[in-house]
Amino acid sequence: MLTLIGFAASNYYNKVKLALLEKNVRFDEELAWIGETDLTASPLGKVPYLRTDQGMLCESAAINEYIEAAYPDIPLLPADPYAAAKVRELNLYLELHLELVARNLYPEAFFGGKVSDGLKQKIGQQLEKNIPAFGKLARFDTPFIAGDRFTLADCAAITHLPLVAGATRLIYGRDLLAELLPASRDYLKRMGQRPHVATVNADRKTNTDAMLARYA
Ligand SMILES: N[C@@H](CCC(=O)N[C@@H](CS)C(=O)NCC(=O)O)C(=O)O
Repeated sequence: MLTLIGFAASNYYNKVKLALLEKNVRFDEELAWIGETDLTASPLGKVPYLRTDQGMLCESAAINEYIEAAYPDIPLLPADPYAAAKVRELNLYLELHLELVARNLYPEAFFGGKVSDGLKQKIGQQLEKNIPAFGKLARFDTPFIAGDRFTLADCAAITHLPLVAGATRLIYGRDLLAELLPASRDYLKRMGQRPHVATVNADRKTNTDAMLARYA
């Protein structure tokens, strides 16, 4: 039995949760806010992490690869090695070049903190370069972001892209994702109609309210 640990406002938590739901793998959820996590399981105190029968596992990419290998019935990676690598390439682009860059804005965009004007300018420049670059690899002419099948890259795109859009809208007054990659809007809207995505989004909203209440 698997237990996913963390909180449902987290995009990385939801990336794994969506993969579990789409693969129809049974799992429990256990709430752990930042500061309440098991540091032996996730030494940097990050969520999510996963309890398995063999032990604990952290880092969402490693977790999703584990789930994929351990529960192959509904695959979220193509069997063809090149096609699978293209899915991983999208995952890495999304996280290294979009989400982790936009994350610098979150303290002010979402948590009532302050980000310096210099940092805002630097991050804005990086995103103006990185978003179109991601757009060269992502497929918006196919039903899913890596082609004809729902994959782990969709799990990442569905959970990370709205944060890039939201943070830039709040900080710059411009949604850089919508501006530079207009097709992403239709994609996200379409994905939002998938029942498991709707579940993840509903749980995210409830948990975000709980998280903000903790800060108030
Ligand atoms: N590379 C990690 C990133 C996870 C991550 O940054 N999670 C955030 C919540 S969305 C977190 O735990 N932040 C708290 C911290 O970094 O101390 C993964 O893929 O699991």
